Amino acid sequence: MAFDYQKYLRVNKMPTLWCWGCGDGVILKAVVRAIEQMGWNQDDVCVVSGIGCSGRFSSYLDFNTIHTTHGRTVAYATGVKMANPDKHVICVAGDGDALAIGGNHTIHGCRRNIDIHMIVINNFIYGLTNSQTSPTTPQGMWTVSQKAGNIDPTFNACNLAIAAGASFVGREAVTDPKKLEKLLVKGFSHKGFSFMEVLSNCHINLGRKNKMVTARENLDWIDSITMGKMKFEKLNDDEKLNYLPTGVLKENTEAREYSEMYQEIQAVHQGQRATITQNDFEKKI
Ligand SMILES: Cc1ncc(C[n+]2csc(CCOP(=O)(O)OP(=O)(O)O)c2C)c(N)n1
Repeated sequence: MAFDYQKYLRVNKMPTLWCWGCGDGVILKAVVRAIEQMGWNQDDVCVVSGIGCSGRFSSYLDFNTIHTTHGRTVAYATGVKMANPDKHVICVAGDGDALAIGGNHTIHGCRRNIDIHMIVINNFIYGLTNSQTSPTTPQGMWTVSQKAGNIDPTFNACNLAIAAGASFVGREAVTDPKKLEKLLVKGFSHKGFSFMEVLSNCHINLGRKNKMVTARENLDWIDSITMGKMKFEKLNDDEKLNYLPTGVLKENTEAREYSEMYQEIQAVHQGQRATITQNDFEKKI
């Protein structure tokens, strides 16, 4: 039987604002299929998205939704989770939203290991505002703010999340929607901060301005810079610089989750338990 996407989508908001050749629709559908697999009740899910093409997720998904300010998804999602620890909180942010203006919120969300599922849609550019350099734009690419070629060194988003303490980190690309769905299910099943980077194509504002004449060429380029984690691990250090590994890159099920620890603190203040020792809070990164 065909999958019933309409159950989870606000079809009255469609057609989407996304350009032809955009990967956001592939991700939207993968998110919906993953949520269906989780068996979550729609009322128990909150989707928080920021400003950008990626920010439209909260418009199109039919859950509790917050369309918040640019770069503040993790801050809002943290508030939602702290007040509703039993709910499933998903953040969707672009590479600019999550790693530039919102970079601090992202790293501190990772550090706290709060149970938020963060999907970073990395299309390597500021999409909505027409092609400014983002922290993930490859060096040498044309952007409207660096027309002679981007000289800024590039963030590896997953390495950043691992270093900042996220307990689940993974990456997939829109070129393989089934693998993407699998990664999302794993991340959604994880208790703690799950950071999932999805490499996506922005044909209109990145690809065609960088000599990738068709959307397909943009997808082929993504394919050419990604490699499954197992194969990637066999490369030497120099070769590794040319690829982004895909799959689950970190999974630590022992790290303590923040909203749960907060409930223990509340119990102390309410006189229901003695003070907490360092041992209670020990976080195995
Ligand atoms: C405080 C603030 N600064 C700047 C902007 C303008 N702005 C809107 S979206 C955006 C960047 C979008 O790029 P990204 O976050 O990568 O998302 P994408 O559109 O590519 O999905 C910017 C700079 C804004 N809305 N608010």
